[in-house]
Amino acid sequence: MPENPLYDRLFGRHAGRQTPFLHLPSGETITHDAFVRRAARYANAITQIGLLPGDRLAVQIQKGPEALAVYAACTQAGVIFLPLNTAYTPAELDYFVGNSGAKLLLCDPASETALAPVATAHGAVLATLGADGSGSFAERAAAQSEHFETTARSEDDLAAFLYTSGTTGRSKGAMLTQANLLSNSEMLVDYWQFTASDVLLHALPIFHTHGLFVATNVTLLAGGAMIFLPKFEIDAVIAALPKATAMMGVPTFYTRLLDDPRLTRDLVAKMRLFISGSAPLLAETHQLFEARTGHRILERYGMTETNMNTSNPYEGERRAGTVGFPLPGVELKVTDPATGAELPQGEIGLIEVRGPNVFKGYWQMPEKTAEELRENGFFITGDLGHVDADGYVTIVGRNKDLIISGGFNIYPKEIELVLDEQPGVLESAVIGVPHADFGESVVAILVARKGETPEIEAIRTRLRDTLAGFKQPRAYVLMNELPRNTMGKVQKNALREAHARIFSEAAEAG
Ligand code: MLC
Ligand code: AMP
Repeated sequence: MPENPLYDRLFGRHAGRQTPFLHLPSGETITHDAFVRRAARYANAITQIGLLPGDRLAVQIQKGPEALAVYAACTQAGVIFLPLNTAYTPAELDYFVGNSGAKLLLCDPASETALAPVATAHGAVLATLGADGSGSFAERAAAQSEHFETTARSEDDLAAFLYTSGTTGRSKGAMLTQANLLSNSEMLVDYWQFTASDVLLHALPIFHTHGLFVATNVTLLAGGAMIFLPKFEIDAVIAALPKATAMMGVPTFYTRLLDDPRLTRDLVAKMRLFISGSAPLLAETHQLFEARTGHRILERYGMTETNMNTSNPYEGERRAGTVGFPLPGVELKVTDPATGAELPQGEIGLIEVRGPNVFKGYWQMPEKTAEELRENGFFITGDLGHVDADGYVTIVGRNKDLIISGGFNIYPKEIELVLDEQPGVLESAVIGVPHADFGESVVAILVARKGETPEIEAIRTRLRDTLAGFKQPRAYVLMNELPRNTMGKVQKNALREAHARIFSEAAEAG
């Protein structure tokens, strides 16, 4: 049998297991064995289309067993999996397909017409797969064998590209190997004590690290099941909680649950673990959640390029406002942003991490890779933090111009580039300010060209065609000029302070 560690350990070893893997909203349950057989049919279809090991498969489809089976099939066929946010517009997809050189673009049947020009422009095959099992890829897969001869791969081979936006406004494809993914999720199974008895409430998207490589890989390695919801929808989550043993979520999940009177101790009596990550969890949310449910949320910290870096302990004190300890095998240091020198314990600086979890670099961007990944293996996260005397890491801010809204990363530069092109706009600055639901949300500051007045409504409409919904500014402000320091750099801190209450004031005003 050829070896393929990622496939073998996540999927292959479940062949023949008639245990539940996915509980779906329809009431249907897919067993581990049925899932492995479906993945093999998909792997045959992918190979028949002509993809070879190392080729990229870009996929933008609704969350469901189909999307997950594409991931498994890529793993089995040695194809690099490139999942894309379902909110991305065709203009955004054009970049990812072009940059990655994807050979196959799988999309929802509803997007076929809009994405056909993208596939044609980049010489990719376009096939469709709907969450209801419809589409040209689904038809092709239905005719395939349930057996696929697993492609041999080693742990150093690339398993996935996840695109992460950049400060320049150009997204970078983070190259993740089998070893990056396996080492991290194997360790997390142990650290968070996942077993085959676990039922994970899965309401996250599966095109990002959190929902895919943390939630799904951990469950697969443990051999457990998932209640697989298409998205976080409060009624469905409340209904599922009594049947689950664990949940992973972004802080918005927890604030939305706290806003619902149905969240009680009784509702979550069967749960053993609530985990939060992808964005800062307010200490207040942690405390309110404990008071209401008796559960101390376990907060951890990670990123696309590194998977998970730190975690509060499973047993032992889960300290609110901290992200816990560096995980086993992960080295973490805090450095001076100016010199790169390691700082003494307790001082605030840039967080750098090294370990088997750290990615291999950005696809075809050696300069970008060299800027963030040191030759000695340490990755400069761009997050600012410190380590306390007990070893707990606290993240205090970011050295990168990044907004995290409801767990989605938004790079201001990408939006500013579009705003600067709008009629009547001389220049712009995009900032993130506190937002009760999303943690942070996007504000666009515009400076008008002399004698002109930008039409905000028209700009709003045009941005909708270009940028995904979650990136849209939720407030626009016109200013005479942008505050700048002596170097001419826009002072975003001053802007953030000046507009810090824009959403809370709007909420108070109704
Ligand atoms: C949706 N919308 C958002 C948004 N999500 N706006 C800002 N920020 C967000 N996060 C917008 C849509 O464009 C739409 O706008 C409107 O809100 C309703 O869409 P929806 O799909 O119904 O939204 P909702 O259910 O409210 O989604 C919110 C959410 C979701 C928080 C449940 O965004 C989510 O699941 N976030 C998780 C993100 C995640 O998994 N991050 C992990 C990254 S990995 P309109 O105007 O069209 O109505 C990572 C590493 C690590 O960071 O450490 O884990
Ligand atoms: P991404 O690039 O989407 O993977 O997002 C990674 C970023 O999310 C990190 O660099 C952090 O800024 C942020 N992040 C992830 N987890 C946490 C956390 N628990 N607390 C604060 N920030 C977090």
